[in-house]
Amino acid sequence: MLNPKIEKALNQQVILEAESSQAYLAMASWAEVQGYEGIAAFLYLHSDEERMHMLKLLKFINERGGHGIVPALKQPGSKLKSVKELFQQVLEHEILVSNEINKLVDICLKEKDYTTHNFLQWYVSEQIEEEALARKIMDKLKLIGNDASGLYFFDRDIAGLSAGKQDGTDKAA
Ligand code: OFO
Repeated sequence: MLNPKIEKALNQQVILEAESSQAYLAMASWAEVQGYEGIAAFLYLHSDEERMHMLKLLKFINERGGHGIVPALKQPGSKLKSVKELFQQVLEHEILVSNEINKLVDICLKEKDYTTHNFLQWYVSEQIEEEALARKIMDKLKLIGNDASGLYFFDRDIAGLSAGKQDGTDKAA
């Protein structure tokens, strides 16, 4: 049985994962409108993954005798200046999510809830991968700078950048 403090904290994380999904969906739509098909496909997929993260939490809360709450969502921003700005926001968002997951892990240890602590380890590993991928993308974008042909190839090749990740932990979702 979940203790109410943990249930509340997990439901907060449900909100954050759902908002992540919405934010990446808005970014995908922006990229699609700008003609970046590869980036759009990458972000649509990322949005779906975040929804899976949300669902996985929701189901865990319910399985443990709590009540997973489906939240109302804020409208995400839909205006971006550049691909670089977009991925900078992705990186910052993933760092924020990692910090929140770490706080959750900390609450579990304080409350001696080792079952939830164990469940959260999947999220800890996932965040390591997502942050690493976002950093790799930002490094590439810094190299490309304002070079239009570089951006063209980046858009074409971005699916390959996430290939390792998709073969890995996401299957566990
Ligand atoms: Fe990338 O945020 Fe989910 O866990």
